[in-house]
Amino acid sequence: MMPELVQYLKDDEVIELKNPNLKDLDVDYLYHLGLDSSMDLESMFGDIKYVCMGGSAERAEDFAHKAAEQLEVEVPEDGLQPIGKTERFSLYKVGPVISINHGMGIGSIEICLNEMAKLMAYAKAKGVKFIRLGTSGGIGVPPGTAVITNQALSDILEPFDNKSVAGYKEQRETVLSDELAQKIFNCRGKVNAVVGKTISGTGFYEPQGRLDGAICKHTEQDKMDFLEDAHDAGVRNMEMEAQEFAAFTRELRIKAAIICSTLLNRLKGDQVTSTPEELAQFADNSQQIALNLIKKELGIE
Ligand code: R2B
Ligand code: URA
Repeated sequence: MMPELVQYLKDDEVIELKNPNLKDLDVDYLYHLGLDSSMDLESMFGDIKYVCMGGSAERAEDFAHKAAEQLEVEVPEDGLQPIGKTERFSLYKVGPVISINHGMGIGSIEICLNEMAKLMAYAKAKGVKFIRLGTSGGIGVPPGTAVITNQALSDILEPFDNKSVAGYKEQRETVLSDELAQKIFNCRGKVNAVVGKTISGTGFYEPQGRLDGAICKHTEQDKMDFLEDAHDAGVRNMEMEAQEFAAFTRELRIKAAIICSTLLNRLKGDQVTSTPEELAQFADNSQQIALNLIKKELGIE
């Protein structure tokens, strides 16, 4: 079935939250961010155009520094400091860009996405795009490839998100903006990049078919069948958040993209054996493509 067309937010539109209950709250506490709606969020974040998120706090800080340098945003004398609390997530603001980490897995990114969408809505930020900059296991592509996701699949290859809602299941579409994916692909520069589907694993080991977890009841043949079926279906990488990210942003009409660097080719093994220098380069590949897009859209060259 063809996915329904989405009217993504226009450049002058604010995120429209889909929750009538919020208007009854005197103050909405964005608990995991350490921010709340009684603060002057409009003057703090009203100019944001891009919310960039990746798993690790270290990478979020690193991306914030690269953004400051390349977008020529002045950094305060005491350096870039996270805003709000850092117990769970670290949020940096660099001009029109937020860089935040979302932790690992669907449970963690669900919290980050909900609170970031509310933050942007309360701040009245217009035409905000969400970009996930992550790591992943490649399927039939060499390590260091940046995979730009056009659709997220579940780890049993379902082409939708089977969302749990208050004790029942609701199917949600996980197709991402094709236009934005192509635009990002055109910003790849010298980085080896592909557009393809992404499997969102409910874990790192057994759900991704790995043979090296503490528990493994499947065979090498089971794993290879899984990976080869996925590859035949157009999947080029596997990570742990794409389904939630794609379904969530689509529900709220936020134009969104996922750019993940591959750390290994899963058709050749399960262990991540690259050196720290190689891993830093792989992460930089996705980050640089995102910065190329942001610079292009903001007219900074
Ligand atoms: C990619 O890498 C993490 C696991 O190592 C996970 O957050 C993901 O999606
Ligand atoms: N992240 C994942 O979820 N899987 C990998 O194989 C590598 C990074």
